[in-house]
Amino acid sequence: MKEILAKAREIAEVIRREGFVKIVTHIDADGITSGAIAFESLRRAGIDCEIEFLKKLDVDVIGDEFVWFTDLGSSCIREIVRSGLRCVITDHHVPDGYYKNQLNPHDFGYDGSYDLSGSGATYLVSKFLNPVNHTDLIQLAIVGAVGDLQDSRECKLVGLNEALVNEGVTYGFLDVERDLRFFGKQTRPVFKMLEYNFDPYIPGVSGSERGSIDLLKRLGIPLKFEDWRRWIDLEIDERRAIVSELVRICIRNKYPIGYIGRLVGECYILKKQAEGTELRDATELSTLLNATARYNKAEIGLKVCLGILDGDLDWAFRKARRLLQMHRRNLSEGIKLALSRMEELENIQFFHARDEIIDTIVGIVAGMCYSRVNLEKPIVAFANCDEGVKVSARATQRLVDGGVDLEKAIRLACERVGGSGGGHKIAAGAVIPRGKENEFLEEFNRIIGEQIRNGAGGI
Ligand SMILES: [Mn+2]
Repeated sequence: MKEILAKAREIAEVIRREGFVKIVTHIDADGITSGAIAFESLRRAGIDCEIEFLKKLDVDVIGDEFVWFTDLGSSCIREIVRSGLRCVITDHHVPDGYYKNQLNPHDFGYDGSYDLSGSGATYLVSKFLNPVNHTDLIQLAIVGAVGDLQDSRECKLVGLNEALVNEGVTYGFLDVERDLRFFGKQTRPVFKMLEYNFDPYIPGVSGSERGSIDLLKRLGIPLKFEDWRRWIDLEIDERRAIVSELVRICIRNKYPIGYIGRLVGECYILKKQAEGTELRDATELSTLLNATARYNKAEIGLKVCLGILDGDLDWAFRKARRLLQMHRRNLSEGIKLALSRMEELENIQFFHARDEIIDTIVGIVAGMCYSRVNLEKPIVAFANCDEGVKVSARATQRLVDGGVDLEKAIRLACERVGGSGGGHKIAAGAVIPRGKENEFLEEFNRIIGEQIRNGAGGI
């Protein structure tokens, strides 16, 4: 921790010498929060700046201003050095070389997938840019980490992130609660929250409005008083009864204990933000920001982030919410289309969305299909995109526990058909050339079959 803080101080000193800084950041929740932290800390330090959001960094199109790369840059160190660009980098992706003015957890023996996000790295530098005026930025650092699913492995933030969580609690901006890890505790009626949860998949409840309502009735929990009751409106006893019932259902379905344990974990509450809104819960806020990013409206997400700090939220928040509503509509239409096209091979199932689902959401749609399709096979989704065909693969935790590793499978299949990809065991993506879909499927199907046969710990 000491060394990484020393590096953060060093980078802050480099930035402070500049009169103008161009922030270049990634277009997702972590990238937006990173950019907002950089933007606001430069403004407070009296340094002029502008910000640009990119899906993927192309060093050659960056001008000759001094640049602060946030949540990207580390995987392009060699190009950056070659280009002679003047810059600093706060990122958590695996670096492809050493660069002096880079703050990256990998350089300090930490894991950039879990220990620190782009927004966390950027926050560490912001501490030294504004030694007495940075504490509120911690809210954005936590939202970025959650947006990158850094809490997914242990159901809580760990490593340097954990230190940041403690800092947020000390500063009075954050509450940490051990609670159900379902999405929508602030904003959705409880039965909708139950219906829309698929991680873990709860038989009879996930994807079923009827089943979700029945569960609440069975436990004697009123669905509404004046309004539909949300999770935050429930009494402690009612919440406990629901969690116990979900655990019972999982046990009845012979889920492994580790899987059942994932029902509950640490939840991060932004206690200065209005209760019952997307702003209050780190997961809901990161989803709101992602919705702006997916539809190329990251600047609205940026405004929401800045509004969280100064309370001026009205316009941007309304726009972001509208994007989120549109996003939800696109998802539910996407699921209908995906289900109507789903085909099964021996070891996988797949659909091709062509141009009917945009490539930025086809992976989410694939994951949500698990409410209605075979849980024993990974899902592969195709959608056309500018660069070719976007491939998104999704599995369940049970499949991963049984040996499935989508990241490996997608990389190997890409080697065969051309294209590139990566991701995680449970979710991975790639872009392949058009017309190569069948060849990809054949190879992917074969590899998954091999992984399942070899079981956990296999290839
Ligand atoms: Mn990130």
